[in-house]
Amino acid sequence: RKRVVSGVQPTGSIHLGNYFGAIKNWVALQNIYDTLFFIVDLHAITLPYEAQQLSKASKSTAAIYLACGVDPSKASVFVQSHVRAHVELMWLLSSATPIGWLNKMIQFKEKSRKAGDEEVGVALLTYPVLMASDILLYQSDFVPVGEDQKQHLELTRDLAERVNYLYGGRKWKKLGGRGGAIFKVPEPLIPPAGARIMSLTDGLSKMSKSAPSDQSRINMLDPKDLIANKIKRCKTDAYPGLEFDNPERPECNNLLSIYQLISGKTKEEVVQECQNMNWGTFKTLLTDALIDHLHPIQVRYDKIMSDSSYLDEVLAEGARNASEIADATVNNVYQAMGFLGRR
Ligand code: AQP
Repeated sequence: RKRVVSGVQPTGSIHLGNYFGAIKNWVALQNIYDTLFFIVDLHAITLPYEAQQLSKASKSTAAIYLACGVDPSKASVFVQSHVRAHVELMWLLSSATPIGWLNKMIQFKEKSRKAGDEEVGVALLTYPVLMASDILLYQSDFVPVGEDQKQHLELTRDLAERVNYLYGGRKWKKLGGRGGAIFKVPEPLIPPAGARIMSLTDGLSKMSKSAPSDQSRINMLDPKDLIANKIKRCKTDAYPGLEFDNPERPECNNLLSIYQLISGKTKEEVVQECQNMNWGTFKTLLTDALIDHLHPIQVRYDKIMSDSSYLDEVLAEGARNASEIADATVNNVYQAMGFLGRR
């Protein structure tokens, strides 16, 4: 079976954007592909973070994966730092990464512009190499990527080809091949359209864990009252009726899209149902749909979190499966790069 890898950072509360943009899609992917879903804790330290919160956030994120329907009997679920090969391969890949490639990354330019050189850690520059390591370690065929990660996947593909070219040829030729087989070059898996969820307070920015205002997002673990309150106070507009795709009405498009995704209805059904509604009626409908959908996930989450040993076992088993594949790749890379083998 073809292989797919993906992960979410344990950097805050997992929200509807992470759910519709990533986790919910994994539940379908795990039935089709050989899947590995991890909690990317090594990425979570790229920007300043709270050390006391990290392990709790990793565990909670893992429990959310399972509560949303990721099934550990189908997918390997693990914490990135539990598989040491991620960091090892990153170093090996770093030596083959031209610094110019990293300087060109738009996310680095944007995030580093906001802070001075003394504030920006080296990891902000090099984290795309860790991401490449996350993907190439597992010889992944596909990687689900949103718009903002496309450039990083391109870098991963370029790096795979460069390492295959630099170090793959010799070993491969000896075996009678034509070169280039250390890493599989992964393809992007484009997520379903409309899966980009925007902020509740600004329809032009994406819903994000790091946005300072909690009002801007619906978190997967938000209680009913808070969901109702956030929807009540979210930004709307003064146009009559409700419609998708009007560039003048980004908030309206976003809220209808959320309703469409959460209710599982088609766009046409949502248009029929909502086009003549006023905001008050629609907000009640949306609030109820959100609560109906999130409540069972929250019940499952509480159950998973109440049995810590179950979750620990899932993560240990996931890390064992992942390490088996990852160690084989990294050992092969050491060999291809000419290191003295261990006995
Ligand atoms: N608003 C969104 N709409 C759709 N998908 C989204 N994702 C994130 N926000 C949205 C998807 O969630 C996955 C995990 O993302 P991540 O944790 O690696 O970091 P991120 O993309 O930077 O997510 P956040 O929530 O916005 O975190 P911060 O604020 O820390 O940067 C990815 O698949 C992403 O596409």
